[in-house]
Amino acid sequence: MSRQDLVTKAYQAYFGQAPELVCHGPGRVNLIGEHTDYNGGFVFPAAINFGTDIAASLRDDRQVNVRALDFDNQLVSFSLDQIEFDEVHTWSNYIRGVLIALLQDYPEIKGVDFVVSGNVPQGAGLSSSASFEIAVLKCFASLNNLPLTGVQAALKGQQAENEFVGCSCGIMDQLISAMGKKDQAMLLDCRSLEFKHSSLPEGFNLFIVNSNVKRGLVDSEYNLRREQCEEAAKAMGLESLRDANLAQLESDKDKMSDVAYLRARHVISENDRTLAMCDALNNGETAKVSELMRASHMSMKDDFAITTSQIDFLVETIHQELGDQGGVRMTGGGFGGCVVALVPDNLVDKIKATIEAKYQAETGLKESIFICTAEQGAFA
Ligand code: GAF
Repeated sequence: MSRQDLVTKAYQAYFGQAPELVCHGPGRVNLIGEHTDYNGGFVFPAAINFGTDIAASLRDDRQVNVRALDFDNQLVSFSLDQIEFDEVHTWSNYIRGVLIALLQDYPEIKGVDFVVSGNVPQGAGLSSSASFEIAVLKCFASLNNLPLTGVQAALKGQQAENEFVGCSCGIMDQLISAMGKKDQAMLLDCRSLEFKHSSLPEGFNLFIVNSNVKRGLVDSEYNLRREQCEEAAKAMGLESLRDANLAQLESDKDKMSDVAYLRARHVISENDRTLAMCDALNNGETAKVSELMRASHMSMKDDFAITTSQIDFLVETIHQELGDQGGVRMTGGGFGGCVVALVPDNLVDKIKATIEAKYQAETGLKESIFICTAEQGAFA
């Protein structure tokens, strides 16, 4: 049964009628441009065929009732007039957070009954939370007939994370979940919020491997990276690292801590790589793509310090097999999660077999491999 059918059936069972609407927010994979978004820089993600599905109907009052199929069918109910942080059903804070943000612009909206379920692996760096936020925003906007754009929805999702959930994330995940396009990646300028889509090369696969490393301290380490980047920008007298170049960083090196210098070196060089990667993909320069993804990974490992031994092992193993016929790097916030590779058709089976033969033996963990497609965003 498709996930859309699953939520539809569950809605019927719990609320005793067919839902008015079924909607979807996709997860994402980032091809390059990591930890650049909150520095006003460039990212190059694609929305993927994993996501969150919701079946819903509008209510006549201000009540919200939601059943979470992936959390033992838990029921959470609250009024739009009194939204508080939920220490018990913590998954519901994503809903509460986006609704607080939505109510700031649309205070008169009505409540909704809904059922939700998703298949983005949680904590794997594929944006399960952004897909949830965007699906909820799409659902409330559609049922209440709100003129909410994809960019506005993304900003509300980010606001929920920053101000309610407590993660100082950037805008990438929500914006690609809202505005991704089928079979395309999206170059996004996280300062202007302008974006352009770019076809993924034919004959290549979005090959994703989940290391299944249990991530710890993710939010605190993430927030710390953000502070270190801000320290570097401030030391250079800049509003954000987007305005810096490597020559300037070298000349200002003594004005900041060694750690801030390394973090800034990653961000500044990653911005350059992201623009170059978009061009290389458009021009069919596979060897260049390979080189840029490799440099991105090494920079995340050595300068930004967000990879793990298991992730590095996966990247090395795939890199050995791929040579310059494709690219591979860690994707997402880091400290575990997934590796993304662009793999030509003729190498997919071989690389799969190699990982299956080596990863668990080396790390004691069993990987999950997904061959993904790029999909349409919820507001695109
Ligand atoms: C997480 C964040 F949510 C994004 O905003 C981004 O910073 C990413 O990590 C790293 O590139 O997914």
